[in-house]
Amino acid sequence: MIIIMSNEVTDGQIDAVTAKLQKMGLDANISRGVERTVIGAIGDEQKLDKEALQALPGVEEVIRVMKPYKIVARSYHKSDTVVDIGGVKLGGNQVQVIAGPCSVETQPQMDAAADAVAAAGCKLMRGGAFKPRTSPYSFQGTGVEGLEMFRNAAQRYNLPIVTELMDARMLDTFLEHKVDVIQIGTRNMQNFDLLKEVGRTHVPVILKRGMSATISEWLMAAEYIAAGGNHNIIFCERGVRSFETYYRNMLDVTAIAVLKKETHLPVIVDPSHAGGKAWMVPALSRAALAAGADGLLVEMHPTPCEAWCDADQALSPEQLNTLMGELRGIAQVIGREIA
Ligand SMILES: [Mn+2]
Repeated sequence: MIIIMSNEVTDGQIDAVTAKLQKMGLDANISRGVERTVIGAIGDEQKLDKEALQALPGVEEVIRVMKPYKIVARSYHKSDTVVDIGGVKLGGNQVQVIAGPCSVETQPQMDAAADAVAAAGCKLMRGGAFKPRTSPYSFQGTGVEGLEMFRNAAQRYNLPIVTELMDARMLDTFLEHKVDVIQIGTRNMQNFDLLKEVGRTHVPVILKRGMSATISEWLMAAEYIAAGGNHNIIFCERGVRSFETYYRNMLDVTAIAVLKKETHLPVIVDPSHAGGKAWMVPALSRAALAAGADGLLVEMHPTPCEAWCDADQALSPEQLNTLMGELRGIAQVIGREIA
């Protein structure tokens, strides 16, 4: 950490900063320039309290040198982490497309969805049983019964299931139903108690980006999960809120490149909630894969116009099939494997 002192700093103020650092268990390296005095804190930065230093007289600015996240950082683990989801690998060279409906509705709907997911060649299936809806009067999901319908449909093709957990009180139910991947939605990215709870399990977690979260906040949210011992984390970019109203959210393709540099963990993209319209999904999916995403989370419904939720952004089974063909072509060009 670097502490920049103001121009009129006194020796007494410099001594006070040095004493404070020593009290925190660090050494101080004082460098007096013509205009400024800068104090370098030597030692474990984790022990430092930035705000306490900032508050001292004569201190102008305190700058962290180390990243605040550790386990999720690329510096902690140089090579790409591959997350194993019931034998299905995601990350490294392996790209996965996770497809399925926004929400679990009925058993026939889930059976038809599983048929389409498997037919398109996808190895993982998504579906929401517990739905975080903007309005309390909208359909809230089929709950535990939905988990059962989902499992029944997916197991016919050995498709691991991906579903959203909104409330820590439902975690045991998720574990009993052997949910293969727990999704933490955009609205819960900074629900730290929920993150701590999933951090205590070893179930892979898809951590969606908060709709207005910075990359640093997102990495810190993942660190909450990792700090509990669960390192099976997959980042999911799903678009951020912008001034534009033409589409639902603005897909941040730049975030893919940044995350691939900052973390060893896999990064996937949800093009459905980014664009918010089915016709945008193929273009956004192709862009994401080309930009280095390790996978996609795509909404597909057997009959999109009958979907109970997010009907206008769901692909049809035929559209998913076509998209998979295009993605295989891109994967080949950039030297990646796609299921
Ligand atoms: Mn949805």
